[in-house]
Amino acid sequence: MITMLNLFYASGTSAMAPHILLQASGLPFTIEKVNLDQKTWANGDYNRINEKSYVPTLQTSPNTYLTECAVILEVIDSLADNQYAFNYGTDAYWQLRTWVNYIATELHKNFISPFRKGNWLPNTDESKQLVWQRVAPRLKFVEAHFAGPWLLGQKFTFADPYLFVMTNWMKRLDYPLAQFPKLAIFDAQMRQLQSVSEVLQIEGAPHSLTDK
Ligand SMILES: N[C@@H](CCC(=O)N[C@@H](CS)C(=O)NCC(=O)O)C(=O)O
Repeated sequence: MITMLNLFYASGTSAMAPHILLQASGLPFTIEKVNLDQKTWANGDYNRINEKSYVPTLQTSPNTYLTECAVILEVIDSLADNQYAFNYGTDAYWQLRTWVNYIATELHKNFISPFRKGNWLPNTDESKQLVWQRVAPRLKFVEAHFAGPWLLGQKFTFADPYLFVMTNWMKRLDYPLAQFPKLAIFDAQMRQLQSVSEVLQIEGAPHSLTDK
């Protein structure tokens, strides 16, 4: 049973997606900042919270810790009366699930540098280039199928904050967002949302791209 919502995050990471959704939803929640370099948090060893050793983690009871961004997003949506999804089992619902899976497996994971230990964004010109070769065709696919004004059309869904993490990373890595006009508009539109500007302010400077 869900008795609490406590999000373990690090600034500017994929944890920003559930953070935005929680902030938008008005659900009561708390946050715990994780030091990913040291794998620590305010109360010690973060690996005892999540043995996968990454963020996000959503604590939903004193002894329950949920992991995997896509699942955490859906859990938050379910607690927010499914206002960020389509009715379960409809074509639109499966489309949403397909997109979230695509973002998680084709985009999120391909933004990770193969040369760094753990799941980290690229930090050298060479790894940035390699990652770009992988993500560019996938971003092109998103651009081609982006419904607008949100990824799946008129409804803001839990796929949108996750996609925003990707456009935010494009900016951080100096990838050419302007070559993807729909994504560039989407990114600007997301930044207009109160929940997004609040989360950007709360999280502050993103975790550095430098080596651990
Ligand atoms: N499969 C996980 C991946 C999460 C992930 O890649 N987290 C990154 C930040 S975006 C992280 O914590 N990296 C630190 C590390 O792996 O050491 C998910 O979908 O939530």
